[in-house]
Amino acid sequence: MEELEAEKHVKYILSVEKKKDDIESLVMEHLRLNGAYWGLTTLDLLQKLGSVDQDEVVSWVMKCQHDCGGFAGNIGHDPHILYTLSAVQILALLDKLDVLDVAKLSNYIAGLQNEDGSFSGDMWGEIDTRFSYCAICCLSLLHCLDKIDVEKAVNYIVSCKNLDGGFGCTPGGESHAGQIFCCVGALAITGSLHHVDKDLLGWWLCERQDKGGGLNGRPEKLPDVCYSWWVLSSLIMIDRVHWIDKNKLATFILKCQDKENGGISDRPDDAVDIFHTYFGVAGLSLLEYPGLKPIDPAYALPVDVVNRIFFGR
Ligand code: GRG
Repeated sequence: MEELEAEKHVKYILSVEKKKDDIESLVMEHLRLNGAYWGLTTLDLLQKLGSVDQDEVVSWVMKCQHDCGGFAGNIGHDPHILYTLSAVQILALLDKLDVLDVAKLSNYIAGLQNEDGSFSGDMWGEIDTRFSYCAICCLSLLHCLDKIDVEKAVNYIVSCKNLDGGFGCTPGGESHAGQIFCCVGALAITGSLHHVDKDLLGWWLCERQDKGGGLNGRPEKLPDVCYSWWVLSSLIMIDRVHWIDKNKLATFILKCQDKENGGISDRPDDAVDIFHTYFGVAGLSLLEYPGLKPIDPAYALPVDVVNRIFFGR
């Protein structure tokens, strides 16, 4: 099996952070907080979080917060629950959750819950189970799940379950591995995994592995390194990870590395980016690849960070 080019990936991540004018940075400008979460979490999994100026990161993250309590993807953009989760995860990673006004932030999130238990992403009202996950994950990390109607939130997620055992973005929406991660993750965090048909969903998820070892996000689609996270984390949460060939998946991820300049791409020989670099390394961490910190499959944060938050150690 090829080896993980850990040092080159660290260099690649630090170089993305410095480049602000190239096309990738411009396209990512409005979701920079997401990008920062991907990059910083990857550095931490590689045990190199110390190579960034953490005070500078915290100060920039806090400049992305609006008066309503929600965070934007960058300074001068609009707040959204997707970026609010990234902000909370980054602060959790850096052990800086204490800089937050928790009441203000949790009121913002609670205000996005709708009567049927679903969550809107922002003031414009789009509804998606991704936003249910973001709300539940954020509030759990801040120890204030009691700010929302958890029972209704769970019932809404269950209403998005399909006959194939998977979940979609709204009731009746096609099962997709990304949405499945969100729904299973939210159910795991709220202690509601009994709503999942584990054998049926496990079967659907393990069928995502193709002959080359990579995973796709739904039937008839191409494999992509990012599904190493969405599919694998879901399989772990429902105790069915032994249903796929883990060695073949690790080999597929390692083949997607740029062995010269670092970074990981969606498929072998494609251009690398920070999103796939995170999902590749996070996938390898779930596969217990040597030298990587373990990552929690529900919170998408290193296990030691989650333990610090919930058990103070
Ligand atoms: C903390 C890890 C973490 C996530 C936060 C935003 C979010 C919660 C989850 C997103 C889940 C999701 C829907 C992921 C899918 C992303 C993706 C690669 C979509 C591509 O969809 P298509 O249809 O691609 O373009 P396929 O592979 O189906 O052809």
